[in-house]
Amino acid sequence: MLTLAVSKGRIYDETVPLLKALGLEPAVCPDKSRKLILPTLNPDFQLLVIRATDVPTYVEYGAADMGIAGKDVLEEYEATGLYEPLDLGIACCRLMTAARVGAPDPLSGGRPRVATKYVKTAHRYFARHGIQAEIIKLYGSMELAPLVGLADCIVDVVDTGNTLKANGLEARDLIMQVSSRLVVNKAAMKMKHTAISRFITAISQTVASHAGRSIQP
Ligand code: PRT
Ligand code: MG
Repeated sequence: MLTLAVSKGRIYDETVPLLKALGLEPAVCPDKSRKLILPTLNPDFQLLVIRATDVPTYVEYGAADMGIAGKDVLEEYEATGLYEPLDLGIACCRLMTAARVGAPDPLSGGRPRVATKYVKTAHRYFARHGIQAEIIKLYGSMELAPLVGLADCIVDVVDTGNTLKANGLEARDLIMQVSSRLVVNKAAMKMKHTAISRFITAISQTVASHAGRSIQP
């Protein structure tokens, strides 16, 4: 049995077409079921549906053999017990600083207060630019913080930028490009080597053909 941990929402939605191409599509839809362990059309392959930020934990401890997680989540988790063999090119976005329209740039000096759920990543980013930021940990709705004086800026992932715009904020500096990665537990990679390498080869071919398809006119 191989177990793959994924999060509900955009990662699940973009992963299912890849799994379908391999005959591994879920037998039930997580939105219609309360099950957290989803069987697939292959009896030897199951999915765990968990929070995005929990995926590296399940995989590092071997509760899942493999997982799919955003690079933003992996950077923040600082996993050492994981292999990251493949960029799936899904759920793409950018990790950025953002501030109120017209406010000073977060990198312009001083000691900015930064609201984010990416505490370690933000700390590293500002330190690299010689700025000693005060990082305030939030769990969601980061966009609110600069509007009510909780923070000077935020660090968050941006896709279309519509959420920032709707709240009078603008993206400033790019911290990193983000896409979702396949991660693999190190012990599972040894113990289940044949099955896992077969899965990696198959899914990387699917990723390559999906990428090829999207650039066709
Ligand atoms: O939502 P929940 O609290 O349950 O967990 P989560 O936010 O960790 O999970 P989820 O499913 O929202 O995101 C999972 C992964 O998707 C992230 O770790 C990223 O790698 C990736 N991803 C890609 C995104 C986005 N695009 C994205 N746009 N994650 C979040 N967003 C947010 C963004 O922060 C903004 O608030 O979606 C909102 C809309 O974005 P705009 O710029 O299109 O308006
Ligand atoms: Mg979210």
